[in-house]
Amino acid sequence: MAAETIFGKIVAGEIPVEILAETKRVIAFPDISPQAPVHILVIPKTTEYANVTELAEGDPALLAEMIGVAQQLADEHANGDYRLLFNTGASAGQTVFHVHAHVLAGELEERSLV
Ligand code: DGP
Repeated sequence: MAAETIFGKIVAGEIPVEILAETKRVIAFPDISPQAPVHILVIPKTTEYANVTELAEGDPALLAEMIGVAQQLADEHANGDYRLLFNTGASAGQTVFHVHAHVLAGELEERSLV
């Protein structure tokens, strides 16, 4: 179970973001600190899952839905190719404990891994 995070506030509409894609269970919005020409976060609306491992175990269809949204965004904002990154755990760079996919596309800095 994820604790309340800033992404929970975004889902609740308490912090405004530019919604780039939305389904019944997923939203996507630009990362506040982009590391690539296209850097979009895809998150489930539920606050239930802190990381991708929990999500994959608890609701694999929701994970698949997030990946479908990532592809749609890459088609719309790049040439359809993209990197999908899930930082999992604080020592791996995760700072927000509400599962989120980084969708990265375009010319990336050689050493940037978000
Ligand atoms: P991670 O390090 O994988 O937990 O990524 C968290 C990302 O969330 C980080 O790249 C910055 C982004 N972020 C944090 N707070 C906000 C916010 O309030 N708005 C937006 N758009 N992005 C945020």
